[in-house]
Amino acid sequence: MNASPTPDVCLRGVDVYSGFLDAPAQQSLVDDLRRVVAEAPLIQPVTRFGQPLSVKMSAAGAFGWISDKRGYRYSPEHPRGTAWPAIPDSVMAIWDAVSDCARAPECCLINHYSTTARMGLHQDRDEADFSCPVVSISLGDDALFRIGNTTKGGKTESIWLRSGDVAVMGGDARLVYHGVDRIAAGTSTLLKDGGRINLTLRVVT
Ligand SMILES: O=C(O)CCC(=O)C(=O)O
Ligand SMILES: [Mn+2]
Repeated sequence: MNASPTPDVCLRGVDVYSGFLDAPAQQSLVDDLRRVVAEAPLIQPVTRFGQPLSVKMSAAGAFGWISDKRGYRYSPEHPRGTAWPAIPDSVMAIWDAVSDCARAPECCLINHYSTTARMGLHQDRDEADFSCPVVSISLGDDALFRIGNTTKGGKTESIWLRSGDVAVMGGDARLVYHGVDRIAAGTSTLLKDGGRINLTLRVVT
């Protein structure tokens, strides 16, 4: 792990640590995540209108973020009624290295993207304390990550997030609109079936 506190790129206030995790660290993170999803299986959430999201999700920590016909919210339980597994120490260590935040993350959202999945522009604003950053970890195929503004609309810029990259949305960039336009299939061999995993760490309360 490259524990340098200096980001390699800062795009619109979003700090990106390129290649923060080397190949063995990425592999052991994937192994840790397999244990998490064995306990808390990935599910395909739907919007309150019943539209499936293209990303499959699970979580670790005190809260997971879920979406179903009742709408979206943080929940202390997986939809099947069990507490979420603990956030792996390997993931906590990444938060400690880059977050510059005294509080610990309460949610590690696990987003699984097939090569055709995407995520529309949105803000992360369901949390109570915006002084804590959002830390995002990329594993697997490259993702074209779009960053806009703290208000809706206006110009945007994009950056490819690669396996092992860590991005931090904090400070003035805590509430920037962001999304994933596409996944570049076959750019990583980390996940045996391809695609991408994103871990999004947040303090919720
Ligand atoms: O997959 C990503 O890089 C972003 C995920 C995200 O924005 C979210 O889960 O809120
Ligand atoms: Mn987000």
